[in-house]
Formats: sequence, C-alpha cells, structure tokens
Amino acid sequence: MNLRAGMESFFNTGIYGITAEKVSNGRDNIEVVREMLEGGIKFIQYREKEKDALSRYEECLILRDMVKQAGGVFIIDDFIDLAIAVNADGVHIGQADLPVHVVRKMLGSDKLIGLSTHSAEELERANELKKYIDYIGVGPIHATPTKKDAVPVGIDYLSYAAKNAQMPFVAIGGIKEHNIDEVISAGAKTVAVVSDVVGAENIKRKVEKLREKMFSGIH
Ligand code: 3NM
Repeated sequence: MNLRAGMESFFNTGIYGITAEKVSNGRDNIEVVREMLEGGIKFIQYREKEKDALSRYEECLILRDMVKQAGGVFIIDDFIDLAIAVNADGVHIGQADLPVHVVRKMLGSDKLIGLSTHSAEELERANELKKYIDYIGVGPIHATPTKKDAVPVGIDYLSYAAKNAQMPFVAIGGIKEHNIDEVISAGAKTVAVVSDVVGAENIKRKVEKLREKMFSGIH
C-alpha cells in the first residue's frame, strides 16, 4: 500500500504516540513504545533531543522494526538524516526546520512529512504547501513542561484548524485524560498525549482509556 495515500488508516486510530524518556519513570523508549503499541497506538514519533547520534540511530533501528511488526507507522522528529539512515516512514518537522519542499526532495515521494503549526497564518501556509505535507500538528493547546518555550494557542486555534485544515491534523500540547474531551469536542480526531501517556503507571491501560474517549467522541 502507498504509505502517503493510506496514512489516515494509521492516523485515525485516535492517539498519536511520542517518546519522552525524561518523563517515563525510568522506562526506556523501547519499553514505552512497546506498551504504546500494545495499547493500540499505530502512529509513533521518536522525539529524542538529548542522546548522541549513534545512540539515537541504534534505538531507532529497534523501534522501526517493532513498529513495523505491529503494523504501525514510525516517524522521526527533526532528524531527517536519521530518518533516511534507518528508513523510517517519515519525519515530523517544525517551522524553523528546512523548507518542506526541500525535505520532500530529501525523503522521496513515498515518505510522510508532518509539520507543526501554531497559528492560523502557519496553517494557511501549510495548506498552500499541501502537496509536500501529509499532516500538521496543531498546538500547543495548553502550556506544557514537555515543550517549555512553546506559547499556548488555546482551543480557538484548534477549532480554526478543524474547519480550515486541508489535510489531517493532530492536536498537541498539555492534553491529558482529564481535558481530552474539550479537544474532541473542538473537532480533533487525532490527539498527541505525551507526558500523560509516557508517565502513566500503566501505559497500555492509559492509551486504551484515551482511545475509548476518542472513539466515543467521534461516533
Ligand atoms: N510539540 P505534553 S507541544 C512535542 O505545539 C510538542 O508543536 C508541541 O507534550 C507543539 O502532551 C509538545 O506532555 C509537547 O504536553 C506535548
């Protein structure tokens, strides 16, 4: 199956998983991703800014195979070279990374590209560039210690994205079990929950609970 054309079947499984070893209570990224997959997450982003390149590479080789075996999609945050080196399914990049048409050229036509957006202007620009991009991030909805420098955009921008995004989007930033209902009501069909999942005592159970909420909200 063409990955880009079939992306929504992975994306629409409700919860988008992101690694964050800092808040994982001592569990490594491998253990965390294993539990995320057991909970039913199909879209995994490797986000690891602290380790050296060799450690990231070795970890991603393992994770890529685990995710593939579970029938999921494995994306790497920021490091385009790493994504190419381990033949990941794609990359997630920010506004200050290389332009999306350049990243598309580097990755080839069949890999996924996600782009973070934080305002209506950035979303409109992403719409203009949609032939290069597969999905956008919309956030941070709330302030979050996971990304301290990011200014919260609130539910208003999420509602705007739900009406105006010309591609799938994932809501992110400060979203937890206790406040996920409001993002579902605002139109999010895919939600990235980082610290509340990675830091959960039972990650699998947490993911299952969040996915139940997503699907009772959608249907
Ligand atoms: N990107 P938590 S917010 C990695 O808005 C990331 O682009 C964001 O973590 C963005 O679920 C964020 O722990 C951190 O708040 C989300």
